[in-house]
Amino acid sequence: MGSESKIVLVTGGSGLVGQAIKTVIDEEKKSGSAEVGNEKWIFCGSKDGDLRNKKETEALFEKHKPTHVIHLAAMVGGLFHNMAHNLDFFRDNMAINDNVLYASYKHKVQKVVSCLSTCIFPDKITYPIDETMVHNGPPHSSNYGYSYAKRMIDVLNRGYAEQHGCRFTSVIPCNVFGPHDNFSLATSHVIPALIRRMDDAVTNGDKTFSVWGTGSPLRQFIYSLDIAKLFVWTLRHYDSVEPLILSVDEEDEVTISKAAEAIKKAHGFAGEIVYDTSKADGQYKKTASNKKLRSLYKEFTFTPFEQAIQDTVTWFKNNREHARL
Ligand code: NAP
Ligand code: GFB
Repeated sequence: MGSESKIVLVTGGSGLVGQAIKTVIDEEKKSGSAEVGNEKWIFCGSKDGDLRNKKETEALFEKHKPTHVIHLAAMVGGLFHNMAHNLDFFRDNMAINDNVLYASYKHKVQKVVSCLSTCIFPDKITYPIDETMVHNGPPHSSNYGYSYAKRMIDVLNRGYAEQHGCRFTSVIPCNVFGPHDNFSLATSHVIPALIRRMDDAVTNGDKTFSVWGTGSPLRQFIYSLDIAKLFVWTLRHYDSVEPLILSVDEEDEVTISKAAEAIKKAHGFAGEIVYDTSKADGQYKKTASNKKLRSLYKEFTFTPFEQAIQDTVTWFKNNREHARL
């Protein structure tokens, strides 16, 4: 190791959130921030090792000898991908999570921050949702595989803390979008799907654009660069095993329709938005409270939704040929 006292391994580092963290860290390095000068950051994707495989996971940790881990690697997808592959989401993510946390324990990693999601909370719940509710009932039927696998991260964190004194914790982001997102139609989340499909509609000169479902479900959307800053802050300053919700405010929740209108405006699409109600709506809402985060990190400000959408549409138009389509 060079002069740095921390080696931070980011699993899932080639994805939406991982690349946003890389952008934030690169900016900190450029500005000469003291903290980052003490840290070596390594961003890994599946080409560096398939984390479903215990031996490949061990080899990755042996190679990099991390002192800290941000664990993002996962099988990730939108509503329709989850509905069609609940078993795969469960098995792949159970394997990845068990391998990464076991390797972190064996390699005496000082701290691990793993990633849950607000979509894993119980479907029948009171609002706003908070961190104490993770296991209070079954998740929504559309993504039970992903949800139960994610909940086991919290179970593993508590087990490693009790049995081995490990400092393993987790954060719970709301829906994330931004540059380097997954824009493929088969697997993507709603925002990148609408951005990509509307780019096609503009190119084709379409007069109408179809949003799937009724457009009435509610979502809290966080810009990837904002969640990235919060991840870096959590790694450096949050030391409880209890999960921490990383979400925009409850009042920033928007309907799918509002998100589609913002994307229409950013694309300058002149056609009419129509709704394909033959497609599922999924969970109606999963409104989460960011009160605990606000109490710990008072000065944080979120990027306004419309600006974040505009930035992402601009990024997509400028990088379509390199994007995950
Ligand atoms: P993403 O863009 O799909 O990236 C997933 C990352 O995981 C990629 O770097 C991918 O590597 C890696 N990965 C997948 N399978 C792997 C395997 N078997 N072995 C090694 N690496 C593997 O996803 P994301 O949106 O950045 O998600 C990052 C984390 O945030 C995930 O834990 C996700 O559950 C969580 N999260 C996401 C959202 C959201 O709305 N996007 C919301 C809440 C929580 P390659 O691409 O190189 O294969
Ligand atoms: O992001 P999304 O796919 O997943 O959003 P969730 C689905 C909502 O957007 C549904 C509507 O109401 C869809 O009907 N929608 C409209 C579309 N047009 C489209 C489109 O072209 N593509 C997609 N995908 N949706 C996921 C969980 O739930 O949240 C995952 O299933 C993950 O496990 C993710 O945690 C964060 O927000 O419904």
